[in-house]
Amino acid sequence: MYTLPDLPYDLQALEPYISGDIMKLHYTKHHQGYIDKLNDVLAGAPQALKGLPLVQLLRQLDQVPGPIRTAVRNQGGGHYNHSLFWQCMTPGGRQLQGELAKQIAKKYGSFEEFQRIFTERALGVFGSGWVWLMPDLSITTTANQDSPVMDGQDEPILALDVWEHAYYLDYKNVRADYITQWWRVVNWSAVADRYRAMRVE
Ligand code: MN3
Repeated sequence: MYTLPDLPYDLQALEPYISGDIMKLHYTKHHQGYIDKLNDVLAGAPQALKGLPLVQLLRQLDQVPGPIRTAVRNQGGGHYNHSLFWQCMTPGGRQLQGELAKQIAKKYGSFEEFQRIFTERALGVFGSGWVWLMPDLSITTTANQDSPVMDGQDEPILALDVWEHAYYLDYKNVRADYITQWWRVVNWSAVADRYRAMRVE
C-alpha cells in the first residue's frame, strides 16, 4: 500500500505565491486520489508487483498486465511526480548556490538564461504535463502523469507541475503568471542535494 508522504511545510506556507486553497486541493485531493487509485488497481495485480518501491514499479511497466498498465502508469506517475514536486518547494524559496549553480551557469550561460529556457519549455507543454531538470542538467517535459523514470532515465532533480489543477484557483488559465511566482518558492537547496546524490551514484 502506498501512502501520502508528509508535506514538509504547512498547506498555507507557500502563500502568497501558491495559496493554501490550491495546496489543500492539490495535496489532499489530487495526490491522495492518485495513491488511492494506484492501491485499488494494484489489489488485482500479480504479487511480484505489490510493495515495490514506486520508482521500481514505474521502471517495469512492461511487466504490468495489459489491462491495468495504463492505470498504473497514470496513477503511479501521479504519485511519484507529486511526491517530488512538494520537495522542490519551500516557504520563501532557497537560493541556488555551490556546484549546481556553477554547473547551471556553465551549461546555460547564466541562471537567468536557464530560467528563461525552463519557463519556455513549461509554456510549451500542450495540455497537462510536467517539466523536469535532469541530473545531467538537461530540461525535459512529459505529458499527463508520465515521468522520465518510465523511459529508464535517471530520477529528475527538479519538477514543475503544469496541469491546470496546479494553478487555476490562483492564476486562472495564465500559466505564465503561475510559473513566475513558482520560481520564488523553489527549494534550490533540496534540488542541489538531489543533484549531489545523483552525481555520486
Ligand atoms: Mn498536480
